[in-house]
Amino acid sequence: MDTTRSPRRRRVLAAAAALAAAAGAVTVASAAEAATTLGASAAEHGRYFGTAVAAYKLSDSTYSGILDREFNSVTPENEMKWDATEPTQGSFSYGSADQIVARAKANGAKVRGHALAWHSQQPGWAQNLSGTALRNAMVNHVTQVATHYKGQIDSWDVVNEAFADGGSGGRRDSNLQRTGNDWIEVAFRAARAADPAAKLCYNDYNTDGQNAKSNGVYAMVQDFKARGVPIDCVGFQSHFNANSPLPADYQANLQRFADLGVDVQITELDIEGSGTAQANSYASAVRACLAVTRCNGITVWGIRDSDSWRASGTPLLFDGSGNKKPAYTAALDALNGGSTPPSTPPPSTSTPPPPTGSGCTATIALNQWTGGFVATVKVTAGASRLAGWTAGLTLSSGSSVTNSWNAQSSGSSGAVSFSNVAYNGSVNAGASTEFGFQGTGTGPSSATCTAR
Ligand code: G2I
Repeated sequence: MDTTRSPRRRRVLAAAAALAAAAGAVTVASAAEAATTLGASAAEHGRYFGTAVAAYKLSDSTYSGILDREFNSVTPENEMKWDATEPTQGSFSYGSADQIVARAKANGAKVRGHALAWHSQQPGWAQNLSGTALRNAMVNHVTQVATHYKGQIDSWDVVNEAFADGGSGGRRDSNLQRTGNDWIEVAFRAARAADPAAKLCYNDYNTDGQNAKSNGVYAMVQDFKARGVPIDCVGFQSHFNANSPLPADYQANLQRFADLGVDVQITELDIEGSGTAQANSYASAVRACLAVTRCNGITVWGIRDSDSWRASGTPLLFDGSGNKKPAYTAALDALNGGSTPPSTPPPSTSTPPPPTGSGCTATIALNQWTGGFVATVKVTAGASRLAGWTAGLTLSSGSSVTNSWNAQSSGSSGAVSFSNVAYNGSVNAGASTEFGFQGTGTGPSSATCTAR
């Protein structure tokens, strides 16, 4: 994929990466150097860009043409699930999944395995089991399937969707849950024993922002890390629509999981909608992953809108004919650090002098376009070192924050505040740190700053 890259280009990219790392910023490749496919661009950030694949569509040349061209990771959409791989107890069937894995291998793409243990899409025989018989069948299933694909899977969704929706923050009731609360860690241990090289993930939906459900998963991961249960990553499905939009704290939520010492992955991204609004959301999702060092990659849940499990919502990057949508261009531009939408705000030209007293000031560089904006806020310490800071501002009516980086936001419309995250709370006297946010409507021109 990168064989045509010249040594000069490598140096340019390395220099850009070093500069960006020094600035704590997202790596930005210049437009002239921009990669032209999702996978190639993600690879320049050390990440993958993948898609869910259905084996029966591989003979469709439009479908497989886009697949081979754009994506450097694949997830079998249904072919590795329990009902597909063990339709009769003890008798395994890998034909369709093997087909996907073979094609990925031929293209140098990674494979995300999905999913070893899940309450849904179980074969009928498993649905009829309970207690020890089900527990043993589950462990055998995990062991057999992970062994069959040993060494070929980048990341496994070992357990999928085990937490309840709503406010409980607890486990979902299921036949697997009724075998005992330890079923999840037992599944992870069996997977590690069978394929020690694969990253082992917990994967779920409605966990994309901080809420009761994601707090429940967070507590489980924290507990697993503390007790040495082998978990390496958390998957955030990221199925978004008008009722469940990309949360304003998406990046912050990915970051808090990463801070537990696991990788994070966007595993089933799709965003219902069309045009600029959809494009902006895709760009935000991409930028969130790029801004989190331990975000390994992004998988979209299908190629063309017509391939989607919710095709009527046109949630993907290619239309039914395989043409690139505005959402595609926005995702690629965001990967390339580029400008549609939105453009990277220019660095502010006049740096105000640091405030003379203790405390801090906040100044805003605003990149405004019709209907949306990106604000880059510089927080500057006064005569004393800051141990923490909060910037406050008021958005005009009808405007709201959709995404922020390098800060924890509170509120998304009206009076909004942004506080430091763990790594940028300490600011030396006279020194500055920056955070940013994106929104719809009109961006603010001024902000207050409070030292903590
Ligand atoms: O529901 C969206 C996804 C939520 N997270 C877990 C994913 O595994 C899940 O994927 C979807 C597939 O995209 C669908 O293709 O999972 C569905 C089942 O839970 C899949 O749908 C099933 C249909 O229900 C079956 O009738 C059909 O035989 O796809 C099967 C194969 O086409």
